Amino acid sequence: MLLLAVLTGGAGARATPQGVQVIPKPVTVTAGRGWFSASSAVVSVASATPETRRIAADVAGLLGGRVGPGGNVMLALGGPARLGDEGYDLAVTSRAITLAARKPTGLFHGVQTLRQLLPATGARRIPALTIRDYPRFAWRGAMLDVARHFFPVRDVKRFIDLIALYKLNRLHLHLSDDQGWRIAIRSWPRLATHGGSTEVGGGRGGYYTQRQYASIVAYARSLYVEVVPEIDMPGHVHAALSSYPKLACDGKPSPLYTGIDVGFSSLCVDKQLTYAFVDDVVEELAALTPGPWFHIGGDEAAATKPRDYLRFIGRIQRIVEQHGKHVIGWEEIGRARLGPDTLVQHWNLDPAKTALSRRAAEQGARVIMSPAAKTYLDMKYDSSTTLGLRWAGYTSVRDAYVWDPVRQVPGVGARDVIGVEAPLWSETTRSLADVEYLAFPRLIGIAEVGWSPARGRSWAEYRLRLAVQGPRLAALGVNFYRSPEVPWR
Ligand code: IFG
Repeated sequence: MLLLAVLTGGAGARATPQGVQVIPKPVTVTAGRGWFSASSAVVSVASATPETRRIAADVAGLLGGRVGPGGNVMLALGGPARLGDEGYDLAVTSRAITLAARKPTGLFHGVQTLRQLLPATGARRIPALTIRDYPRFAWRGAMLDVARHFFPVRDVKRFIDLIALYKLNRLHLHLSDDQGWRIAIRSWPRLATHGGSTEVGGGRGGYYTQRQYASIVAYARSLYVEVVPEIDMPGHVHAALSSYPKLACDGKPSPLYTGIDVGFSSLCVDKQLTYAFVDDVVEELAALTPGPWFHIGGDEAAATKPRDYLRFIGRIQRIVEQHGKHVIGWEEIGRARLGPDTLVQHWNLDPAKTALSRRAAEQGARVIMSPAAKTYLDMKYDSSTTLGLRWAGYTSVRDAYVWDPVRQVPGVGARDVIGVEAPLWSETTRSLADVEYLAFPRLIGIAEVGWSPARGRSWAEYRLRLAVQGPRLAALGVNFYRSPEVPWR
C-alpha cells in the first residue's frame, strides 16, 4: 500500500486507474473490473423533464445507442449535498452505467467526463470505475474580446462548444472598446452601425444584432455556460465617442481608431448625458442577458481624473443594480465604495494595483482570478509565437497550469476567491484559428485549476493526461499549439 501511495502522489490518494485520463481531474476515481461496451446502450432517465431528456439524448448519441425505458444507462437527479449544483456521481460496470446529480448541470458535466472516457477513436468501450466529482470553484470562465477584432456568431458558438467540454461555465464577452462597439443598442443606433464598422488594423469589424446576441446567450445556456456581457467604462470608450461626439467632454467629432494603444479615452463624468447613455445601454443589454451579472470594465482609465473615476463608478454601480444585475469590474474599481455582491476581476502585475483586489475583498467583494502572467491567453507561449503580446511575459503551457488561485494576491484567500477566468484579448487574433491556437491547450489547464482539488495536482502528472487530449482536439479540428512541453500522443 505504501508503494501505491507513493506512486499515486500521497498517502490515501486513490489510484487513478490507467486509462482514465479525464481533464479536469475528477475528485475521486476508483477502478472497477471489466469494460462497458457502448454498442448496446439504451439510455433511460429516472426524473424525466425536457432538460434531462435532452441530456439523455446527448448520452445516447455519444454512446451510439438509443433512449428507451429500462435501459442499461440510467440518468437520475439526486445525490449527496457534497455534489453541489455542478457535481455528479458516475458508476460504470461491465453491465450498466449510472449517472446521478442534484441538478441537470451536474448531469451535463458527467456527460463531459463520459465523453473523455470513450477513446477518441477505436472500440466504443468504457473502463469500469466509479467517480465522485464536483468543482473547487463556482466561477470557471473564459473571456473573448470581440471588440479589438470582431468574431461572428458561429465563431463564438464554436468557442462555447470547446470551453464546455472542459466544464467551464462562464463566457465573458468584452463587447466594447476603443476600436469597436459590438452590440446593437436601439436607443443609440450609431454605436453599432458606426462604432462597429471597423476593428484593429482597419478591417470591416461587425456587430451583433440583439437577436444574434440573444442566440449566443441561449446557445451558451444550453451548454450550461452563463454569458457575462462587458461594456468597458469610463475608459476604453473611443468607439462610443466617435459614434456620438456629444458624449465626449469637448464634444468634438473623432475618427474611428484602429491601433492598439490603451488609456487615451474617457466618458465625460460631468455630463448628465453620460448617465442617460449608460442607463440606456445597461437597460437594453441587461434585458437580453438572463444571467445575474453585468461587467462595467473600469480598467486603464488613465484619461479620467481619479476623483471623477470614483464618482463615475459610484453612480454606474447603482444604474446596474437598478436593472437587476450584480456588478463585476476589473480590480481598479476596488478604489471605489462597492455595493453588495460585487465581483472584482484581478489581472494586474503591479502590486499597487493588485492591492485593489484586496481592498475590494475587504469590502466584501469576491474575486475572479485572472492573473495576467498565468491566464492571459493573448500572451505568447514563447519567443517562437508569432501571435499574441508579451507585456506580461511569455506564458508556457506549464505556466498556465502551475499556479493556485488563492495564493496570487496577499490578503485574497480561499474565502475571497470565487474562481478563475482566462481572458483572450484580440489585438493580434484575426480569426477563430488564431483564437484556438492561443487558447488551446492553455485554457484546458486553467479549466483544471478552476475545477480540480489543489492537493495532488502536479505538472508531471497533468502533462501526460494533456497529451491524450491531442487526438481529441485534432478530431475536433481545433488549431491547438503542439507545445514541445507536452508528449503529445
Ligand atoms: N490590458 C487591457 C486589455 C488588453 C490587454 C492585452 C485589461 C483589463 C492589456 N486591460 O487587461 O484591454 O489590451 O493583453
